[in-house]
Amino acid sequence: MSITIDITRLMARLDRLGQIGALSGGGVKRLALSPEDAEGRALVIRWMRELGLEITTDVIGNCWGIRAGEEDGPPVVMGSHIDTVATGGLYDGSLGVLAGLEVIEALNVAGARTRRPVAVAFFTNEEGARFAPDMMGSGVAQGALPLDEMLEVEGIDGVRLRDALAAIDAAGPAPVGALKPHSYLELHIEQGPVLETEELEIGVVTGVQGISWTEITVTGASAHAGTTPMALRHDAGAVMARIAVEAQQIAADHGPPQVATVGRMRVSPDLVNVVPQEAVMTVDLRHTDEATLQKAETRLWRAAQEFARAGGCAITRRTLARFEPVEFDPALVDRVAAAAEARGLRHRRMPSGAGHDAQMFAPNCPSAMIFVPSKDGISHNIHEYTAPSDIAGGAQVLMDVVCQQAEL
Ligand code: HGY
Ligand code: MN
Ligand code: MN
Ligand code: MN
Repeated sequence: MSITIDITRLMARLDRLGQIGALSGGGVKRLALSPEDAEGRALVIRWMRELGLEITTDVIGNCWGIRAGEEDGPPVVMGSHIDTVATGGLYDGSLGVLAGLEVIEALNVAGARTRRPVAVAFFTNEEGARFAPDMMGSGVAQGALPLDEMLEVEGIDGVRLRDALAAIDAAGPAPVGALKPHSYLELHIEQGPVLETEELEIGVVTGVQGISWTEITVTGASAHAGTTPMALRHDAGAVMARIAVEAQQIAADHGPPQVATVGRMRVSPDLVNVVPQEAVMTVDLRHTDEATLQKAETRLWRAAQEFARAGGCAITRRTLARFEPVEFDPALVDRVAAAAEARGLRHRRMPSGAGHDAQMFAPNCPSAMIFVPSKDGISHNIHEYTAPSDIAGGAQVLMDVVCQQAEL
């Protein structure tokens, strides 16, 4: 028996959720645990209830709905996230959650019974844009991140995570680790150019590259921009600029898949005629190979310390996130590839450049991901787009693999 997803129903849910946190020029902003995130959570929970799911929320706000199987036991879980970055799109994260709802609705409409329970879940703060690290909720749920430490994390707006959870009443009674999947599947947009460039419809994701986020603070001395000779300055801004250039040089020297991003840079007192006394920056380094990622981190910090010394500045660093590369379960990855093949969808195996909740489940249960193409390869951008025909293909592969995993 094979069950077909209803793409019209799925697109309607994507559009409806996309109205929450909609930005006037297009795109979406639902930062983790913001009022917009709260509204999105309430909508998805309402949909879970309407589908007759048994809903649980845990102490960090992860939420899942379970559709009973003929037998009890660990569910086959379809998950992702509904929080977004500040310049987000309709699909990053939301697609995986809403496609999971669609799979469940299609099972309900067909009156289908699966031997194992099937669940759909969303996880708190996958993006890490407001509260670092990313994949925080799934990381806590799966034992990769300590709950107590995460609750104390201060966001970029100075709010502690525990207070943001309380502000939107997002936390629930279930303890850490309450969600123990039989297996975990995540449908997600690729967020890069590979599938579109190679004119493919499905990415069979083999794993997730390593991620290193560091915040660097350089402390110099403010001085008059006109009267202070260059040799006498302690210019924190100039040191930060040299570190940013070094990050680019590391990516150039290592070559792909090494990437380096300085996403946040701020100086104080941030005035046109004052030599900056403090500079704070973030550096995001990623690579599929752990040893190379460590080499990049070591080289960057050694250079940063040298630039600070030469500039007469002090320098400190704080790790915001650090995840090693992850490989998904080969047998489940094969199942995804076979399902794409069976549907006649052009596909290839590929690692994920972005972090995902799936990487937190991979050490604990068979996990895999399905990618669909991103137009122009963009994401974390208000123009993020994936064609409904590609969404339909990805959701159908999700349906087919879940039915096999849950033993329809
Ligand atoms: O940063 C990431 O890769 C993810 O979008 N949180
Ligand atoms: Mn995502
Ligand atoms: Mn994202
Ligand atoms: Mn992600």
